Amino acid sequence: MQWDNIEKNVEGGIATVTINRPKALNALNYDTLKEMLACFIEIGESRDVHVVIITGSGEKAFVAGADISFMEKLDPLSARQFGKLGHEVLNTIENLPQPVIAAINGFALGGGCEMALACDMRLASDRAKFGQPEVNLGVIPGFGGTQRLPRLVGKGHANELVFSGKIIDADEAGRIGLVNRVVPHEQLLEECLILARMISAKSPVAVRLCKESVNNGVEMDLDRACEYEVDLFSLCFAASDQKEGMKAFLEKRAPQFKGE
Ligand code: DAK
Repeated sequence: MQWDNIEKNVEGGIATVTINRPKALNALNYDTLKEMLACFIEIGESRDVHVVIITGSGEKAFVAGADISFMEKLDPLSARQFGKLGHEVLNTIENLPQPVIAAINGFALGGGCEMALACDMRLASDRAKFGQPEVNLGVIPGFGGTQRLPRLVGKGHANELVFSGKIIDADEAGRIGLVNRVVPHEQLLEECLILARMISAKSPVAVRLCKESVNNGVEMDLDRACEYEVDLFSLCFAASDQKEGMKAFLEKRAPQFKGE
């Protein structure tokens, strides 16, 4: 499908989705969110995509937030519709069956930081900058920033970012656990691809169930979460991937996973 505000490229089981509005630092307006929703639903239904990478086009930004010129004109009802669409997109990313890596190549502010938070892993360029500057605009984070951020970095760090609107650099983001690691700018996509290839060589069934177990289990109490893990563990034995993985180990050869 042809998109106006995003690009999707699938190669070797890895889908790279690029937010493509560099003149507005890839800010998210309604049309961009609509395209993203359709694109991620399509990816979620694909058996050929094993890992997803999300990044921003241009040299400066991952995503510099929700589009302020679009939001400025909203009334309460259309703001609600916009907020719901944003949540729908980020929930779709978070709940995609495939793992998602954010390749944060520059500014990740407001809705852009929130988009990175909805991904499973975050790798940042040493030029990336992070923040929730909504308080400068008289609003609060509206795409899950007050919820996903404290769950990831703890309430103290999240409160500092959300209350002050301050912008932090990539090293600071690494220190507080907002990103998995920081890499030299020129190596960002290659580092993401190395990680994506490593994951896509594994059993797709097992990787999808790992994601389900972590995402759903982390909100449960430990006893229920461990029971849930046992259920998903047993489910692996219904798939040919488990038989192939264990047989290949015993035969001292590399497994040929089919993802079924
Ligand atoms: N929206 C629209 N345009 C943006 C933009 C944004 N978020 N960020 C940058 N741009 C545009 C600039 O206006 C400029 O356009 P032209 O003037 O060239 O036409 C172009 O991108 C280049 O930006 P700058 O000239 O400003 O570039 P600099 O390098 O000087 O500065 C910057 C880069 C990232 C520091 C600066 O652009 C900046 O501060 N941008 C705004 C960052 C920001 O405040 N982001 C958070 C947005 S608030 C809700 C749901 C969600 C949200 C709200 C409500 N509901 C529930 C309804 C989410 C809110 C947000 O994300």
